[in-house]
Amino acid sequence: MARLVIVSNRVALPGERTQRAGGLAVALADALVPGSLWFGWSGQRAEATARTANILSANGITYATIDLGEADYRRYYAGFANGALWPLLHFRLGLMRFRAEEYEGYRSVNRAFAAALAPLLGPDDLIWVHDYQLLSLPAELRAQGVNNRIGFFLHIPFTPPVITEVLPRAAELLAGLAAADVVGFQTVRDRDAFAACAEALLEARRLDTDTLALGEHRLRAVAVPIGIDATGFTQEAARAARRVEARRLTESLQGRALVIGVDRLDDSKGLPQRFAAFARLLERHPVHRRKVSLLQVAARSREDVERYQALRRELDRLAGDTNGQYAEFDWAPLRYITRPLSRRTLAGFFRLARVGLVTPLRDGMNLVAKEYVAAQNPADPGVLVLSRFAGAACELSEALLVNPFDTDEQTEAIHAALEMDIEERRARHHALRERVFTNTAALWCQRFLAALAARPAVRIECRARPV
Ligand code: GDG
Repeated sequence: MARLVIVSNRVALPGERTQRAGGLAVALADALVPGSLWFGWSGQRAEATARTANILSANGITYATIDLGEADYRRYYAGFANGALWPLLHFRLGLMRFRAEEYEGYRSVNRAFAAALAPLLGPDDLIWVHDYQLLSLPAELRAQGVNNRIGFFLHIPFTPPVITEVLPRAAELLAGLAAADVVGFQTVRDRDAFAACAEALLEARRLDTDTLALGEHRLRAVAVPIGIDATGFTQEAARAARRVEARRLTESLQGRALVIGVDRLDDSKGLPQRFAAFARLLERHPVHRRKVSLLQVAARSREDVERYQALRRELDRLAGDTNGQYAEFDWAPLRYITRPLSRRTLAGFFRLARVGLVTPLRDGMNLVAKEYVAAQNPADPGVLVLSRFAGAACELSEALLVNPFDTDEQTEAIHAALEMDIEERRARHHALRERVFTNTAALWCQRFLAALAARPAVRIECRARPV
């Protein structure tokens, strides 16, 4: 069997599993079998970007990492990846900041990844590259003479041509990605947006739903939604609901309903809009005053990107305003935590929450939506309020779907969720649960790897296209 080589910006090293560890490592658990290699940045910044990888083995898995030079890191990560690509691909043109030197830094880190990875590859390895930090990597690997099958999965949304073309050098960037054999997206909408961009910017021809022709090269573009380990998370939640943290939370609520939000502190997650909708709930529906508490866990992320610091200040202010206006000496409507909690603790809190708020302005998928569903007690489940603009909405249509930009709609959905009777809660949850237990992380891996392993009838070697 071919060896799987995973490439991502960060590698979750075995000894280094922090509170936040999980994410990709959890999603890839089924793919990372003994014998696999995981390559990426070590998380360490050095004077200069390393040319060769440090190798570590644990449980049969090889971890190969490189340190990044400080200047490269800033231009690549805080610069182009999170200053330009992240806002662009989340449809936030007003937040996008393009700087040519940051783009060059991004390209050079992608080149450094390719140069350090190429010598570690065997001829039959299947390479699976992850996410927006590494869009140029397929072409950079081809430029190193790598002819292996290369798959790429984009965890975040993709934009249609009218938005994508605003990014200077968009065509060059897309050509770099198109050097892969398979590109995967969270939803059909993202896959189709990519295909439209390939047609508009690269003169690709769409041969069928998921095949693009770029000259002689055939590129498969597939929609494969990511999922969670639903069984594992359900069990974790049931156990955690009996632990001390969940008991302390229950006691502190004194019979009040819990509404929960758990997000990275990020401008795609719709947090200011969520706080505004909750404040309006208390204003419009005084019946909920003293009866409901919103617990928002928003672990700080990407703190060296300026936008994130401004968002944090804005949320501090909004949380203070709401509590200042509505709190009483024995009740605070909004509990707001910017430190991460352990995954286990979160699972237990999800189970206790009558309402789960997942209201991003735009999101590739959003795993919190699926975790909230999996954590519920089927006999007395809570209600998911979900943004239409999360990829998860394509699968989880029995949630209360909202436009997060519409404060009134969001407010009324929270109200409806709090008032919903047990029959409707059970019926909606039953349908949602089925979806979450079907489209799991394991199925996501299997489906992507099946597409990656399936060679076209005639294998067309794709050598480097200069980008
Ligand atoms: C990207 C895409 C796509 C959150 N706070 C804490 C914590 N979390 C965990 C959640 C969940 C994960 O982090 C977040 O996943 P999301 O999917 O919600 O969002 P992104 O981080 O933006 O991920 C997204 C995803 O990739 C996968 O493809 O769904 O659309 O943007 O698992 O539970 N975990 C812990 N403490 C926290 O405070 N332990």
